Amino acid sequence: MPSRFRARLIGRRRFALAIGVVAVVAIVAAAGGYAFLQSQSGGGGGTPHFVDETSAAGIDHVYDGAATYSTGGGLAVFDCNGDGKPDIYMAGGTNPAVLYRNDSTVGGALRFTAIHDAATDLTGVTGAYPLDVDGDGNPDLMVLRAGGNAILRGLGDCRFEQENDQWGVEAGSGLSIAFSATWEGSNRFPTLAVGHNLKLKSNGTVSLDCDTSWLFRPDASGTHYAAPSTLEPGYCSLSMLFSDWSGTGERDLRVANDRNYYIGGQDQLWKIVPGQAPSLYTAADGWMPVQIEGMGISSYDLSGTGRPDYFLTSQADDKLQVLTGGPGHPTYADVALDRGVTAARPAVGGDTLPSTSWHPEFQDVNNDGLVDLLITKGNPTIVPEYATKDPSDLFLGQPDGTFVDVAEAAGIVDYDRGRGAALADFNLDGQLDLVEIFYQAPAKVWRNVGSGSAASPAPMGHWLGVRLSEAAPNTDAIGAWIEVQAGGRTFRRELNVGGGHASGELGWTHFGIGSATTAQIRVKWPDGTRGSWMPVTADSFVVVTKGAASSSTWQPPSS
Ligand SMILES: [Ca+2]
Ligand SMILES: [Ca+2]
Ligand SMILES: [Ca+2]
Ligand SMILES: [Ca+2]
Repeated sequence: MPSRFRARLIGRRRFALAIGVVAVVAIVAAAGGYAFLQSQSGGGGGTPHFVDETSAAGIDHVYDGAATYSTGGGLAVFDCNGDGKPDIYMAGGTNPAVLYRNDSTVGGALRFTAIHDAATDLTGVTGAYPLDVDGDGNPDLMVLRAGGNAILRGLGDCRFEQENDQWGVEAGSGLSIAFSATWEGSNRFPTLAVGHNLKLKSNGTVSLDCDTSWLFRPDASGTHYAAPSTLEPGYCSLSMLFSDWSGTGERDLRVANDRNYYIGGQDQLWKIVPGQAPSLYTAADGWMPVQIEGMGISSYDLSGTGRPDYFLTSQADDKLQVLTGGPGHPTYADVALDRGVTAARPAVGGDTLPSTSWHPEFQDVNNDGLVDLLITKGNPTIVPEYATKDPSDLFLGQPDGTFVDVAEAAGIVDYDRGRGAALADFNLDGQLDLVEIFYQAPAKVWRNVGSGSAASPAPMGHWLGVRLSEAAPNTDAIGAWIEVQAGGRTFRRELNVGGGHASGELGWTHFGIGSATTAQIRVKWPDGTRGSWMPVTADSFVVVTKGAASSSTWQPPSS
């Protein structure tokens, strides 16, 4: 997306987009006859209330910087000290990034403590993604920066050590915004994709030329990376996601690109086969061109088919893609209009110009068993073609498969420029709370108090928090699918590292299960093997370990 001066380029390039517009129209047309999304019965829970606890929680942080940092502004949510409470690492742009340890009282007010350390207080940070690279059980952190990335090894107790040299992760000198990771075959280290946006000039400011991106694979040692291979062509990537789009157990790399800057480009799907060079899916494979101001990707199996659907944020119309092709044929229809989630304009505030959407995230915020969708929004800088008062949306999933924005009633409307975010249960009460970063304005946290108040929270439905565990290397079972059966419905979630807008999460996977008080869980592990169905009780944190006959329940600490 353009800064003010970059916006002038749009007109010159608009003619080149005509072909792409035709393709998008074709996708919308194809969606007309497509009607199966989120066909869950029941649900229809009310609007949860979010209470702004930023100041009392001890959050005091601004993501800042000139045009180079107008993209990015991400965060990582993960447990850096093993107490089960999700902690937060926030990008700061030209300000130092900050690590906040979560000291919230279980079921009570949110509370965070800044943990300052040279390893994490880095400047130039645009975003971050947690993952356990070395399989030691401590989450590590990929820190995306302008001018050279840092990969940090978790030492426990929220301490970190930079391992670029030890692990062979070349920092580079680009503007990194996107990241995703997957474990290929029996590799000990994951394959890492790093998405570069615009090329940087030698003085650190952005050029108007798209950079190529990188794919890191481990070398023969298994615990060190070879020099990165180039993902070329590069079309100004802003989000990447390894996922099993076809339901066949093969994880390919989806890339969202920003058409403000490319000529003749499009979004991409790289076929990633162990031992082979990455290759692009083409029209001959059924891939349909998507040309949007791609900012973020979120996936969720709305259709209940065992294949993820994809939400793609953009400027003006966002996309909700469902697979209409079969395995090996990535043909998608856009059903965002049918489902009420184009999010094309601000829902409140009176600004009638098109929106700029950034971080999408599917989560069930009212625990009614119908997945909801957060879309953060905000003008890139002061671009006059797009809305200035552009608050983030919170769409509640409806029983008929549509979505309705309730951001104002939920209490999360803010007219600062939204960027990265996460919905996570910071106080472990089963209600997903919200953290959002804003460009050149203070980050905020809100506590989800359900239908109650801060003094007296009232849960709106039953829920489960699920973690998977397997032996090294892939200790968090990234690539697994968690299946939950409850109340006659089946929910499926794929565990990914990547997507969003420069923001990643690792930890409890949340399921809202409505009025059901018991459920069953089954796991399809990353190697394709399926466990058995395991009974679990609602409103609990459950750990499923590969090979174990039953799940175990984790009890939050009493204080
Ligand atoms: Ca923690
Ligand atoms: Ca680790
Ligand atoms: Ca819901
Ligand atoms: Ca909560």
